[in-house]
Amino acid sequence: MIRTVRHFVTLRKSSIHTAFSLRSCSRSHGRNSSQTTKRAERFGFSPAATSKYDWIGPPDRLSNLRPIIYHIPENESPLERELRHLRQETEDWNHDTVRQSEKEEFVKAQLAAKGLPERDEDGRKMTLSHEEMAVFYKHFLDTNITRHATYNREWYKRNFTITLLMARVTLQNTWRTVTGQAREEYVKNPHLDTMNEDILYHFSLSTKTHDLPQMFGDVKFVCVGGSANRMRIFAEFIHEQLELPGDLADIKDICEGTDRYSMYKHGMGVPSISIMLHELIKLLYHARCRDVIIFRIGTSGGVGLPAGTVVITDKAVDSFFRPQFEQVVLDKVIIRNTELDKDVAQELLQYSTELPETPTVIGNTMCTHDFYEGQGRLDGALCTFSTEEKFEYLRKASEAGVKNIEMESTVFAAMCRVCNLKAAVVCVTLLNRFEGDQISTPHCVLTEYQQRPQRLVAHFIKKRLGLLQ
Ligand code: R2B
Ligand code: URA
Repeated sequence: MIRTVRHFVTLRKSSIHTAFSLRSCSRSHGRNSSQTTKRAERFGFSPAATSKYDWIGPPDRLSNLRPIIYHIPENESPLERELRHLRQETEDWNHDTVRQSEKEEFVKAQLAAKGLPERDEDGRKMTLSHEEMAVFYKHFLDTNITRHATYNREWYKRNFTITLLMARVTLQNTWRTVTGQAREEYVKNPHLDTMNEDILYHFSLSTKTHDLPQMFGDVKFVCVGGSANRMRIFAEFIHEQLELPGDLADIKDICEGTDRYSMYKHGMGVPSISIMLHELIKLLYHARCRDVIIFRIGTSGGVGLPAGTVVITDKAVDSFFRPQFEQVVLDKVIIRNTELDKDVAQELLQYSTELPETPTVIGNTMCTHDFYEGQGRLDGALCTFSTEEKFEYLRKASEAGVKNIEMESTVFAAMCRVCNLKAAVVCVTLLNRFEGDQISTPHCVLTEYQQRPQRLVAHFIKKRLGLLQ
């Protein structure tokens, strides 16, 4: 892993960000961990989830060392993690060892003895001459000679280990790239390899009772959506579109042994889709699938767009318009990046122009944890804000590039990204939220709207399979 130091040029004087410069990192994808969060708290600075850099702070008052918040790649391997931890820990150890409080005390005492203030008229720290400081250094070295030798030994030992680890990481990454392994690991969980059987409880499938590679090994596209009925209609539609053999009646719900999910219907909201995604991603892993693209096909509320517009998500954003998803893991909050695959999104947009009655745009999708208050609706059982506040919020969302609002995109984007799955979110708007909150459009019109994302995704799949010019 080769890192280069780069300086952040757009510094804003008043902002805490001014205190930090950034280093480009050889691997992308922003993610924070509890360790990063702790450091961020300590330095009063937190890089954005999308940040792809190491962040370097100003020299510490006591140690004169610059603190670093290391970037954590989403696909960080155990070896890379070991290296990052050792570097971070070495930095903390160094900081604690070379605190210069004794030097500061000495300078203060000498200045006081001479009747001088600690700072000059311009507020700069007063210093002592080299000769005066030499007295301090001699005394310091005499009294700390053993400590110093131990520090030096430890310093060399740590740096030697870090250098070795860096070489191993580079070798490992090169090997993974050469053998193509880097792309194929959909799961990020070392515990899975130690399990005899993996029961995908909500799908009623298991690695012992089902031959997953045989059943699903050739899967290249996965489409998920919120409603069982809509997904059944989609399964029938795509069956016809791809001219698959067999009868429509033969289409089997692969989760028929459970009523939790039907064929890739994920229910409503983050918790529901996230359970489904864990098991779906493990399914792809156990089935040894390769080069899969996953689509979420859904409905949404439009932000300044007429009903019936298809929105291809660029970034999934949270209620504060941040492209990130916060997952509570044990007692920590992990922040994950929610950018989706740009190439797939652009390809979808291009294909939309070939379809009749499928007005399509690309933009940010806001994901909320509630349909009513969470989306600024005035018609829920509860409402604590005024009509003006609602419109002010929607205006802000629109200014942040939000084109539509739904309830699953952030976790969908975040999980797929961490797991190396190319993903896209394609949702139709059922109403324009600047015009109202209630979905009052006739059922048959809504049904036609809901077919629009399906048509677009089916068209994409046909193009990719070479079934269309
Ligand atoms: C869109 O529609 C559902 C709420 O009605 C929700 O699952 C979503 O994301
Ligand atoms: N789904 C949502 O989450 N919000 C809407 O306004 C419509 C569909």
